[in-house]
Amino acid sequence: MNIACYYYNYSMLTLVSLPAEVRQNFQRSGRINASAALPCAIMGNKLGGTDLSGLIRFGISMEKELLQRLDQEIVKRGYPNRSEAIRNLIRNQLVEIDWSRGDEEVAGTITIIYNHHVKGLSDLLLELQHRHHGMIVSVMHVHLEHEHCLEVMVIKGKAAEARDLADRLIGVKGVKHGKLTISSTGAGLK
Ligand code: NI
Repeated sequence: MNIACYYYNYSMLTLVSLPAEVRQNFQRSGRINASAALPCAIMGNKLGGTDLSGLIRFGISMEKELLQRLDQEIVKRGYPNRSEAIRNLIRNQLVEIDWSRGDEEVAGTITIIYNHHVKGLSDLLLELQHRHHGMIVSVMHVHLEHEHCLEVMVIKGKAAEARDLADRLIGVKGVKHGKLTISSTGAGLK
């Protein structure tokens, strides 16, 4: 059975859910109050079923205006708290860094839109995909309407080769729009 402890993190109220054994420890020590909840996150307990062992709490100093902008985004995007928002910002930056290093193993998607009535275009795109079959994990083809097709390719491989493949596909004459979405294999991201 869990109980909830509250503590203030600067101006933000954060809710931490504690497992029974942690609660009992706090009760035994007579510290079952707001300030006692502060070390919860670094004691290796459970929060919403997620193992929090290894979490480290630290303070960040930033300009008031910057923090206000962050808080506006947190509300707009529905983040549960500042920590989750900042963790996501860091993960996004790490994905960018991985993609900037050519030999990192990455994942992502390439989306292209083209007119399949253009002579030879479908064959050329298919040929390019077959040439890189080792990198293309999956392809979804959607017949958007009479003329236009949309293809989404899930890719996985070395960053430089993945970007090169995206450039080649998007750069094919007749491809009306193309977009590379960079993501991660998940390894290295907590
Ligand atoms: Ni089609």
